[in-house]
Amino acid sequence: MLVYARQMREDFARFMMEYQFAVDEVLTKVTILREEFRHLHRYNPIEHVASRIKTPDSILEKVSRKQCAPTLPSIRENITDIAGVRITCSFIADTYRILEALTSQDDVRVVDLKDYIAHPKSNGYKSLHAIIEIPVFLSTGAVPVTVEVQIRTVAMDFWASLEHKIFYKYNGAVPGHLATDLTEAAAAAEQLDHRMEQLHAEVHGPAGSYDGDQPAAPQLDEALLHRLWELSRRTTESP
Ligand code: 0O2
Repeated sequence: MLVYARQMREDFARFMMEYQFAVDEVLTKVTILREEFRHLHRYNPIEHVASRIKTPDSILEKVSRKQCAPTLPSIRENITDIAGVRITCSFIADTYRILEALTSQDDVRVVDLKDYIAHPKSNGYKSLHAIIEIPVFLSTGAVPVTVEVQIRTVAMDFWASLEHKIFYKYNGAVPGHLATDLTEAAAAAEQLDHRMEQLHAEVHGPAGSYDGDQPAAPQLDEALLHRLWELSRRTTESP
């Protein structure tokens, strides 16, 4: 029994290590893209990169939520976000540019793509989500490992982290007035993205790979922006 438990612990540690290696691989890819852009175009489309490996507790919670078998092969197949990398870009065009640069690499297989920028969630959440599979080269050979990559702008990221805090604070049952505030804040964040992109285009030319005309930038709604700021302040300050 003791030997069996030790074996299970070792297998799980090895399993988690593969995800850490996969994150390291993706981070290397992102660093190379970032440096290349900086060198070739004197421009850095990436503001910030973060990564995380799901905790064993969080994996188990998802196993039970998705009702999949609690075995390593089943977890590998069904839980595709054990490894996560979040890339925060300056502008919307950059998010698509980075997604394309990453997913077009030969050793990257795209398992799933969700464009929540073109099709935001009903609460206003925006981001590009890609589940990719990359090979991790171990002493025993290559193992394909999935990584969830989220790509969004600074404004989208600000909104998502605020919404995340509010969602957890109310255990998912966000009061109606806060849900409305969040929807308005999402609109403010969208305006900010377009306005910043237009300002950037005026100074440096279009960001990203636009072929056609830029969409007309909406006028910034000061009141909406103020509400976004207010909401953020209230959430951060309340105990
Ligand atoms: P964490 O702690 O960030 O990892 P899934 O639940 O992943 O099996 P789903 O819902 O189809 O299936 O996945 P989706 O839509 O691709 O969302 C996965 C992740 O995106 C979430 O992971 C969040 O990180 C983020 N996300 C999705 N929707 C929202 C949202 O409305 N608000 C915020 N703030 N983030 C969102 P986890 O596992 O929920 O959490």
